[in-house]
Amino acid sequence: MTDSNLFVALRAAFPADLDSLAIETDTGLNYSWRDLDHASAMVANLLQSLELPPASRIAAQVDKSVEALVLYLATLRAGHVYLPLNTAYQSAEMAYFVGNAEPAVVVCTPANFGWLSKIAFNAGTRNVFTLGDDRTGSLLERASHQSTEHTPVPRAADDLATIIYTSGTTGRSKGAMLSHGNLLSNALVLKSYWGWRSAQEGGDVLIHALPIFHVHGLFVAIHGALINGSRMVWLNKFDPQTVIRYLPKATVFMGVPTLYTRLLAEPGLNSGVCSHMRLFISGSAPLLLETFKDWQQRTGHTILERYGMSETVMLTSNPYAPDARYPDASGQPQAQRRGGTVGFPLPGVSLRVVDDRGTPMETGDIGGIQVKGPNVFKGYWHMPEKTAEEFTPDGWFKTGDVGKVDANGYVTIVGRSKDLIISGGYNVYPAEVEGFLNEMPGVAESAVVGVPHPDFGEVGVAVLIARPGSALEPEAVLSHLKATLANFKVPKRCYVVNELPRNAMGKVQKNLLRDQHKAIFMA
Ligand code: MCA
Ligand code: AMP
Repeated sequence: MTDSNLFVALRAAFPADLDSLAIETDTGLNYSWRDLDHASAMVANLLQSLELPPASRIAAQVDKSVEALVLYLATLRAGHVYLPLNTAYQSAEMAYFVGNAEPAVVVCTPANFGWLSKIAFNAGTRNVFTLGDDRTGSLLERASHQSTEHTPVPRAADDLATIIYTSGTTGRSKGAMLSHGNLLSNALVLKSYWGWRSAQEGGDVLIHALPIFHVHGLFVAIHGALINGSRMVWLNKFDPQTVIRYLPKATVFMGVPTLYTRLLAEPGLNSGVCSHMRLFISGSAPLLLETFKDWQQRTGHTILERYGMSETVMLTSNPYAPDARYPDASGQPQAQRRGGTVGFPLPGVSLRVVDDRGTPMETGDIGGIQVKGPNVFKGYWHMPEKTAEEFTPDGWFKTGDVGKVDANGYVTIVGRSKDLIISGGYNVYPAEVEGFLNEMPGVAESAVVGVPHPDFGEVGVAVLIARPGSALEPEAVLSHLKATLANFKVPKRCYVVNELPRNAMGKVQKNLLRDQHKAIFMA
């Protein structure tokens, strides 16, 4: 078997000079490539010393740090499956993930050890370690006794590398299973499509300002830098002024649209600080045309927007360089980054737009987006029925996004068939929030809809009907939710009404609710 372990490919791209700088943090820490190699070997050796079955799940709910990245690399290296979890998740959410994924190891912050270790031990997890964002905790303490030498465990391309939980329109979150082959193929395609520069070509420097428990920060950004042997400026938390301070030293930046609007709000953002930059990339949520244009005007750079999903990693991208696959009317390869579009399907990705019956549509027609490619996931963890529902019999994955492809090949996302709110780049499924609301005393019924928001792009608003005789206080409802649910899922506003608008079938007409509330944050 050829070894398709993703770590092996990433490690092979480390520069020859292992003592050169790989990562610098805004807190003054420097990590060489050798540091990454040795630290990931030590943690991999620790994982192997636990004698876990192959492909055990290693769950991590930890604050962003370089050591958290090391844990990810070590998990790949040891042939296990990484399960990153948003630090905003609270106990009910964590109990579900741990119960569903049955991890052999849970790594949590020292502050959360009390409650999370109980959840983990109850679910049968034997090993719970802690990891702080200041290099504290039992994981590093135990790993410090291990060797800095480690031979990566061979993996086949179809072997699982990671499980990413993504919420569902109905029921609970589903664990999207991504293989070593899924991640490596996407990393290699992006390396060439985005023109990453090798060290000999001057090298790239990525400002890494995104969380590392989702696809954007963990895979698109980290794999992009590592598979190219490129340096990272590592910020544990996004702060626009810190990013601006580092722009003159960097060449690549990746962000969700909220990061771009927050940067635009800084007077210090101008073409001068961006003159060393090669590429600004946006994704995870729609980038407003206004942001695209403002950015061009202020910095002289054209943001490259791309589109992806947890289940598929990256699917489409605006071109970085002329793309010979998509010539214009005069036969010239197109190179324009068009605002409001997500560009072309990436090399190796097939994308089609279908009608309600699944029949492919004409160019320019709006319908459901379906995709195929080596990047498309292996299915949902322990949910074969859900997996089957999301694929057509001939193997196309139904994205749940609605869009069109124009005559030049550019893909535009015009909406979603899935009931999903994307808030500051995080996904919020109304059905999940409604489930929690409906369980609250005094709530007879609830509807959660997404409305435009100047900072987060979109946020949730809850509309409730009270049970007869109950007086519901909107603020109390929201505080109650905050104690139970990840903060970003909590609606930013709550209204108590006498009735919800319904169609003839009795179904709540969410489009009417959205219309009714669409201006509340945009005054
Ligand atoms: C924080 N809050 C939010 C969000 N973030 N509410 C809604 N949506 C959010 N995204 C809450 C906070 O808990 C707080 O609540 C209040 O809003 C204000 O928080 P603030 O201090 O402004 O937040 P922040 O800590 O500065 O975070 C904002 C952020 C962050 C930097 C934009 O949300 C972020 O890093 N987003 C990136 C998400 C991401 O990486 N997505 C990629 C997913 P309170 O006042 O009650 O305490 S991967 C993906 O989608 C695919 C595959 C792809 O294509 O990439
Ligand atoms: P996730 O479940 O976190 O993987 O989010 C995937 C979803 O994010 C996609 O199905 C899209 O709805 C959305 N998305 C990602 N990138 C973009 C983009 N550039 N424009 C519009 N929507 C996007």
